Amino acid sequence: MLKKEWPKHSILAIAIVATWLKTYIVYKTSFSITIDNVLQEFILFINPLSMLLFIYGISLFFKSEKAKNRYLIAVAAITSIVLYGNVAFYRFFNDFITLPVLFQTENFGDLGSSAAASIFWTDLLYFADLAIILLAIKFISTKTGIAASTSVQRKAYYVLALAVLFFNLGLAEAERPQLLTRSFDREMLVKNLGMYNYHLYDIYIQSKSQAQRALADGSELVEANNYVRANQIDPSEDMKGIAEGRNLIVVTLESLQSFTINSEMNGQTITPFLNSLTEDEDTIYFENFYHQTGLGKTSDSEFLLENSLYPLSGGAVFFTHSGNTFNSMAESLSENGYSTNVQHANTKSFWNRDIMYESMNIDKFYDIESFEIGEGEAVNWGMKDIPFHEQSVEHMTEMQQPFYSRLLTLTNHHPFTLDEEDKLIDEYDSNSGTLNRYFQTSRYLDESIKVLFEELKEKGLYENSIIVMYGDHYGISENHNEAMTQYLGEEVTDFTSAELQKVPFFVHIPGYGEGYVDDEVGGQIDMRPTIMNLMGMDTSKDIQFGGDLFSEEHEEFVIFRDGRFVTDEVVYAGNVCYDKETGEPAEQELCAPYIERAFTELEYSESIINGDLLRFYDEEDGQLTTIPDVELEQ
Ligand code: GP9
Ligand code: MN
Repeated sequence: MLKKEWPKHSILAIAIVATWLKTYIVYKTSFSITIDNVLQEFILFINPLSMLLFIYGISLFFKSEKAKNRYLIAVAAITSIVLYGNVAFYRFFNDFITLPVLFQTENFGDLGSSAAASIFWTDLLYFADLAIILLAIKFISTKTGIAASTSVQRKAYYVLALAVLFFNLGLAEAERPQLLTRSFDREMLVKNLGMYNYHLYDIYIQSKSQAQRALADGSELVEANNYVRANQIDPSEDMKGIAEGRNLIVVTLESLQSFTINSEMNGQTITPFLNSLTEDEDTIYFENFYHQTGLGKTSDSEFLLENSLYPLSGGAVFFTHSGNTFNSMAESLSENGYSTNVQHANTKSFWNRDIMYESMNIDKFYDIESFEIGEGEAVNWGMKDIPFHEQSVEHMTEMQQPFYSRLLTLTNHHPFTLDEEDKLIDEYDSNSGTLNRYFQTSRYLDESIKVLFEELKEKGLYENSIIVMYGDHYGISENHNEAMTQYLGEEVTDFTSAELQKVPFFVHIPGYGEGYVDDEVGGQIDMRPTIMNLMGMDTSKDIQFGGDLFSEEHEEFVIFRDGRFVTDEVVYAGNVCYDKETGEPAEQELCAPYIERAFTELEYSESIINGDLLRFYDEEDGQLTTIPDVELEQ
């Protein structure tokens, strides 16, 4: 049989086209990238090309055919791994990988059950271009002759590659002005620059932030401090010190969203105990309270709680900046005679907690080693919440009082699995197993809180404590919108998605007697100032971005970590301003004043973390420590 001879660079061309098309298909099938118009679709389509031309093109410099082919295979393998890594990550975090999370290797082992539930044999298709290139090398014979290209050809090739890159960047700039300067939305970057260019850009950004710390000298704090002082409010006089001297127990309600509270699923109550608290005379329940976490999930919520600073736009601050100086709530309580600890039945290195807790001056960490997990007492990620609460209260009986003890629950975590005997309600019946199971694990979490209250009463710790509880972040990502639409009975729009970021916030003060449901719009950034005022502690010299939720002056303006925001009148999401009441698009002008401010506030918080600026601040007298000439505004 006569073999057809293909043009000299056929295999290179096949490699580029195969990886390009595969990448586009993966964009469309494995990520939910919002496309609003034809231009955006076109940018998405061409965006893998420039980088692929650049890296595959290096093969033109190889002299031997063999080396050239090996190189093409290596590039296909590496780009496939990068792409597939993002797919696997996205299934779990609903986000693209950013460099700092790659250093969180200790976490990947623990992600076990979630990762296993997210990997399928069909995933081999993500390596299809590699197979095509291997087949092409095997079966295609190209014209022999001089294998290497001439320098003119290579120049022409790279001019073309550059042209494609600039064409792409030009379109991106037209579509998203300031994309590269305001890069806090990774989806936007991937959508406009492409997955491969995005990763290069990410490397650049991360190296820059490392350099920022080295270069910071404290003068940057002046502006951030001025902003904080300008927006500072006086905490509520009525609530000040209402829990002074009591033990403070803060419970993190894993993945619990507010839509579960006071609602039913197929006629079954999801959170009966928490529902009863919303009507309890000793409880204030905040029904318009939002999480503000980013990639750091639970750890970001802890960061917000302790510091009233925003978590980072990329990576988990628990990992990237665990060496920073912080002025945590734990540290302040400790200075007021409290013993402080966190209880969480997981390995201590998860989210780098052991290191970060030291930085935040938390005295003790009751990690997995401090718990006895008996037969049948573990499920999903580890110890079940009911035995966890029982043993946590046992630990409390031995703590020096007054104490500040934080409890991190775990059972209501993706993939939301439970043992049969713990299923107190039926599964839901949507096309999302995740959502179906979520109701059952939420129900179990609720039951565990009831047990916690009972245990505290039994051990005589209840009366002299204040119990604060908050949902850390969403449990149901936008990947389950279809199922959520079925449950809610209304389509999940960008507006609905933003509203679904509400998480419960409970302040339970035994003996208070004036409990009510509070509709103040607030967020996790407000927890520190709110709690500290209840504990009778002054935060007026602290650098914090939140305010006391009980204060009349509290501003109803919650900024999400991704730049969306909510006020008492509007919800800003997907670049659209919605009327908070109706969910209908409203006049853009209603949102306009807040857009810049949201950006500025996130930037100031980020600059404090990146520059490790609190190392230059003395919260005792509210002054910069290194630049004596600068007087800070009080
Ligand atoms: C892990 C637990 C869950 O220790 O806090 O973390 P998450 O995945 O929700 O951030
Ligand atoms: Mn969590």
